[in-house]
Formats: sequence, C-alpha cells, structure tokens
Amino acid sequence: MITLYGIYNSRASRTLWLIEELGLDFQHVPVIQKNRLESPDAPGARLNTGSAEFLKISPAGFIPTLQDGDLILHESLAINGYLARKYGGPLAPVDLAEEAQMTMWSFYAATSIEPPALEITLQYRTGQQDTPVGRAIIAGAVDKLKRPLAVIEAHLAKAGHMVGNRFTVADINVAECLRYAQLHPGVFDPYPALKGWLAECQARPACATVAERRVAEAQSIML
Ligand SMILES: N[C@@H](CCC(=O)N[C@@H](CS)C(=O)NCC(=O)O)C(=O)O
Repeated sequence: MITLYGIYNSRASRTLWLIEELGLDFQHVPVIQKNRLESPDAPGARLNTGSAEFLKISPAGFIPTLQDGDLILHESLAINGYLARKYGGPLAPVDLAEEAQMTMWSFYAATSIEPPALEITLQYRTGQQDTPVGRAIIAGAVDKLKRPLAVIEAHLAKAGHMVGNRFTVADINVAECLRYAQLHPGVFDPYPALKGWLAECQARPACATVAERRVAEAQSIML
C-alpha cells in the first residue's frame, strides 16, 4: 500500500485530491510543517517536517512525500505524475506527447503561478491583506500573475482542459497552484474560461471531499 506523508493543509492536498479521484487505498501520515508548531523540537511534539524520524524519509524536510514499496518520492508534481502513470486511467497521459504537455503545464504553474499566488495566501493567512504593506504585496502578486493567467485563459478558452480535452492530473496540478491566489476576491474575474474551468474542477466530488477534510483538519489543529 502507498503511504503519503503530509497534512491536508499543505501541498499534499494536490496528491490527496488525485488519490481520492483514483480511489486508491493508502496510509496517511499527517506530518505537519514545523513552522506551524510553537516547539517543533520539544520532546513529544507531533511529527513534523523537522522531526528526525521524518527527515530520514525526506532529507529536505518537505511534505508531501510518497512511499510506494522501496520507492520514495518527493515533490508534489512528480508524485502526482507517478501516481497518474501508475494508477491513473483517464487521468494519466495516453502517450509521450501528453506526458510532456502535462509536465510542461505543471512546471509552468509551479514556477510562474504558485510563487505569486502563495504571496497572496500568506497575506490572508496572517491577516495582513488590508494593511498598506499587505495590499501592496497583493497588488504586486496580482501583477505578476497577469501574464501567466492570460496564458492559461487563452489555452482553456480554446482547449477546455489543460491537456487532452479531458480532466487529467494536469488540471489538478494547475488548479491547486491557482488555489493559493483564490483567497483574493475577484482575482480570476478577468479570466472567464479559467474561472469556469476552476469551478468545474473544484466541484468534482474528490476535490470537494479533500477541501472539507482540509477545513476540518484546520479546525482540529487550530491552523
Ligand atoms: N516544491 C515542493 C514544495 C514542498 C513544500 O515546500 N512543502 C511545504 C508545505 S506546503 C513544507 O513541507 N514546508 C515545511 C518546512 O518548510 O519545514 C513540492 O511541490 O512538493
């Protein structure tokens, strides 16, 4: 059975969504980010990304990490690519060209969308969104997002999905990078194709289930 390390409130979420889509049996080890704990090194602290036990599995100290037999994988998008190929059915690439396109869009989202989108999330999570500094950071991030969002918009307006005219792991990867910007009201309003596609992706039962678990987890560990 596969084991996934990482709480729902982390990039493990994108892998948990894929696992839910595929109906895979898995063991979940809810490792939390060490910076979410007051005393991550204290004896008896919950398993976190700085715990010696976790660092043996993930020397970089990052979640998610996947274990499948002897194989240990880090990097959420690589993990999703692997799971899609191994178990994915229609969510997986059908050939090398699709695999390359899925990798291309996933890397584009991770490098061009995720960093500014995370700046937005951080301002909201820390309650800074309405402060002058927070507003300036958000405005800067929205500016950085303009070109990549326009690229995704043009692609989706033509193609409907990221790859292969159907829902695939590439949609999950891109949607999850975009989600970090979503806390900012109206951020996707200028991009109707993107907005409609994202709403469809997030209305999928697997995504909704993971979103509910993310909220429940945040409440239970008071994130
Ligand atoms: N590029 C990596 C980033 C992984 C990452 O930064 N994970 C965060 C949680 S979302 C983490 O483990 N942080 C722990 C820490 O910084 O101690 C991926 O996509 O998996």
